[in-house]
Amino acid sequence: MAIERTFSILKPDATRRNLTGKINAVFEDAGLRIVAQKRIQMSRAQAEAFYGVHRERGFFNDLVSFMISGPVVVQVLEGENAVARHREVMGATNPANAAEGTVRKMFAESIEANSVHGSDSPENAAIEIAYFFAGTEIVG
Ligand code: IDP
Ligand code: MG
Repeated sequence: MAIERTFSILKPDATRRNLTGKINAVFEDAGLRIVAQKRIQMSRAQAEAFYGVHRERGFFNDLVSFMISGPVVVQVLEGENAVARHREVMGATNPANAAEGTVRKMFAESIEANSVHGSDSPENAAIEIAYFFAGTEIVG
C-alpha cells in the first residue's frame, strides 16, 4: 500500500474544549504523521466553498455557521493508506453510530459538532489540501 496524504480539520467544538493534542495523539497512534498544521478562523465564504458539495442539504447553513463559530485546526496527514486509515479512526459521522475508540465516539458532541473532518477519497484530499496549504507549508 502506498504512502498517501489526506486532509483533516479539527472542528470548532474540538478547539473550544482544548482537544487538539488528544485528537492528534489518536492520529499519531494510528500511524498518521502530521506533515502540515495551522490554526485558522474560517470565513463564511471559505466554509461555504469548502462544503459546496452539501449546498442542497438541509443542514448546510447550520453546518457553515458551526464551522465558523470558532477556530479550526487544518492539517495534512501522511501515512500508509492515509485516507481510509484516517476515516477509520475518525469514526462514523453520527457519534451514536461510531465505534469504540474512534475520535467521534470519544469526543463528538452531535452529528453536526462531530469534532473532525477527513477527506473521503485521495482525489478530494488533493483538492482540499490545495485549498488550505501551499506546497511549501507541507513538510513530509
Ligand atoms: P463526514 O464528515 O463523515 O464525511 P458528510 O456526510 O460529508 O460526513 O457531512 C459533512 C459534515 O456535515 C459532517 O461531518 C457533519 O458535521 C455535518 N452533517 C452531516 N450530516 C448531518 C446531519 O444530518 N445534520 C447536521 N449536520 C450534519
Ligand atoms: Mg464528508
